[in-house]
Amino acid sequence: MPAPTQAATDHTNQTERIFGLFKTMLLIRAFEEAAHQLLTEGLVHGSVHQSIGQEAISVAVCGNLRRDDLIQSNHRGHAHAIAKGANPTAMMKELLGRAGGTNGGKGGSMHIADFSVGMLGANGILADGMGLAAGAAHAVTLKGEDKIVGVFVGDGSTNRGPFYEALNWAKVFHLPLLIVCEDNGYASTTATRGVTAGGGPAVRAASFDIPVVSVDGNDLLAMDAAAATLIERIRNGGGPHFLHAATYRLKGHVSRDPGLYRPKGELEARWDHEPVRRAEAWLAEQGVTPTEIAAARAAAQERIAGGVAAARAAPFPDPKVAYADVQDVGGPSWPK
Ligand SMILES: Cc1ncc(C[n+]2csc(CCOP(=O)(O)OP(=O)(O)O)c2C)c(N)n1
Ligand SMILES: [Mg+2]
Repeated sequence: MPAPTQAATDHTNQTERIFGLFKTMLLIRAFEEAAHQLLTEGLVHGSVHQSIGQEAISVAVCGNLRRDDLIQSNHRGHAHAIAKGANPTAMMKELLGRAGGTNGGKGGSMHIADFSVGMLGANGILADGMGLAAGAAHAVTLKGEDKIVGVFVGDGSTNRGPFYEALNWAKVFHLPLLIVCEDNGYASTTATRGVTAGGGPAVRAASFDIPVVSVDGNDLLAMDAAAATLIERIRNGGGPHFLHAATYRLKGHVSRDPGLYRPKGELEARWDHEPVRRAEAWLAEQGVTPTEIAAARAAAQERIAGGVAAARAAPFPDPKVAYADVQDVGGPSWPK
């Protein structure tokens, strides 16, 4: 029999792969639900920006990166950190301001960083992660490494200046940078299209001659395929690329926000297109059983519940470390 000209798709491996990404989505969702619960109890110091409804983007991008590749996150960063491999228990401790948190309990939700898995940090200043990511990508280039850098940016943030500075720098220096725009249609309480001139994020990136791919960010398979293609191109020296992922946040801007600014019926309609449900339907079509799905869901919830219990039980950091590990700008020393 003549050898086939093209390798047949191995559905088993593809199913395994998507099931693996799906499990990370479940972990993110369980983390976000628990974070909201802890905020409600008054245990979280700071705010909680949930990524519920946007999980496919993080897991697809980070699922195609190597552990030693780098990512730069933003204010809505829990999903990015978990997808890159940060420990959810340490993250939960960080949200509660406890010792053993990713940042020693001194950073909170919008400063979560874990260099051991290439997670350079969250950032509460919109679009400023773009400059940090371009800088990291430039450092990678100067050091002659083959790492690439991914940066997540919201649609609303593309109206800020640092977004353009970073696009320009990345293009001029041909940096190994993947810019991922999570276009959830809103910037806080404002529909982004009402405050964005022209054709939006993809058109703007394209105007810098940066190749752009637009994808349904709630479609895990499409996201995985797009991320794989762009990351391979960047790794092969293709310079910066822009992945524009259309999505929707299913919770408020911060978890306490009831989202009253949304048109009537919009939220309900969007729940039908959410990524976990869609991936689950696809997996079922491939023969993954309801029992296997339920076990995956239970495992994610158990892992997060364990993290919550550990975080609740963890002590607050010793006040003596308040000025350790922070930039020394000559602040007061702790009284002896
Ligand atoms: C420079 C700056 N301006 C304003 C804010 C307040 N702020 C926090 S999140 C946000 C909306 C961001 O929208 P988008 O970039 O679309 O991200 P999303 O929240 O939708 O993920 C705003 C205005 C901020 N954090 N930083
Ligand atoms: Mg947005």
